[in-house]
Amino acid sequence: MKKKPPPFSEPIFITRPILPDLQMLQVKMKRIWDSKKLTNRGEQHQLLEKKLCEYLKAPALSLFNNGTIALIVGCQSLRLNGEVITTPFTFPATPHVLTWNNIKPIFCDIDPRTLTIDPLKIESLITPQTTAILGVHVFGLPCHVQAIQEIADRYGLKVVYDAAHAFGTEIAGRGIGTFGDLSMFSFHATKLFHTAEGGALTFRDPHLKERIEFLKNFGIKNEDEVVMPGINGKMNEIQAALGLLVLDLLDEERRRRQKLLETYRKRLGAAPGITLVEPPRGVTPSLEYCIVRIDGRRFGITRDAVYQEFKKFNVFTRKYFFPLCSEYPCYRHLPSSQPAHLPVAHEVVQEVLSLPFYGGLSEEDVEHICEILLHLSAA
Ligand code: T4K
Repeated sequence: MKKKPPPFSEPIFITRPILPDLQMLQVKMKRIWDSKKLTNRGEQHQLLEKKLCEYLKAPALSLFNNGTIALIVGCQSLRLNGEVITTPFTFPATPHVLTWNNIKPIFCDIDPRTLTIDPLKIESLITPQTTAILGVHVFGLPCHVQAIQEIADRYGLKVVYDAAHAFGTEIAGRGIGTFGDLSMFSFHATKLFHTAEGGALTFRDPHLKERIEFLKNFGIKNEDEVVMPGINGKMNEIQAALGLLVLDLLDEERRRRQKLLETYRKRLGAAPGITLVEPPRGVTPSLEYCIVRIDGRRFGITRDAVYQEFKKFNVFTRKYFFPLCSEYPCYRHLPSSQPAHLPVAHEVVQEVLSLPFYGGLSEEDVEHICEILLHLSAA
């Protein structure tokens, strides 16, 4: 048997944020300090909005203080109510956003290849109360956007995408945020592009912008008029300034991640029971996460055991998105939450593991992580 690999001397996490040069950030802070304008659509905010619109190839975009509030506002802006069909294989924010809008989430099973909502299973869940389909481009893997749009058009439904993980994903050169009626991006520190906390909506109809901007600023039109019950969803100048500096470093970060992904592919591609989850041909990946599926029977050790064993080597992987949202106490009573309706999601959620993936890792680090993983199977 091969020698046991040594543990890492420092903890290795699944991600680390891009951190711009502190002095460059100070220059930006000085400018903000001098202006004394800290929030409410300042100079940095305007600039970031414009640059992100270009980067994401979106017709229109609004910035937010985080992705969750952005999605809450997005649902309000389209006046969604009743029931919305969504996936159980996602971060809690997705169904919670519906609940915060007084909308009942209806969970639909997922496609085993893309891990996104299965269009073949959507139609049977549509009722007279259904107002929209909320897909999640989970791990940056695009939903079946064309099939979903066809169903929505047939039944007069809106299409909303949680694109929290899909910054930079493109389908045949088209920005992911241009599909459906609107899309939400998260700019949390754990994301490829980040503003520490933050988010954005992109939307097809630029006329929606006025309503979205009111909704994220208390419904204030001017000093004398409040035209709708809005919330505070504004991104501040400090977040926007950080975002502008992070944006400049993004292409280099993506190049590094691409190299790391190739190392993962090279080392794990032939391992029985391990499958790297990758987008289909024609899709430009976001490179937000590196996900593997572990088939315990073939690999010789289960995903849960791998997750535990990795810790002994100072490697802290994540079981995103275990447990399924349909298993939370607040949702498991719903008829659509019954495991018999969600067999694929229940299988997938036992197998997926998020591996360390960020530009600060070296190729040797990734070789070492793979060596540990393969050792676990042989041990
Ligand atoms: N929809 C989807 C599909 C989402 O995944 C998310 C967020 C949302 C909606 C909501 O968007 P936001 O409202 O958050 O903008 C993290 C993030 O907090 C969350 O934003 C993200 N998804 C989710 C996938 O991951 P946790 O609780 O797993 O994060 P945490 O703190 O355990 O961090 C993971 C690892 O990242 C740490 O082990 C170390 C590293 N890390 C983390 C932070 C916060 C850093 O190196 N630096 C940091 O500042 O939720």
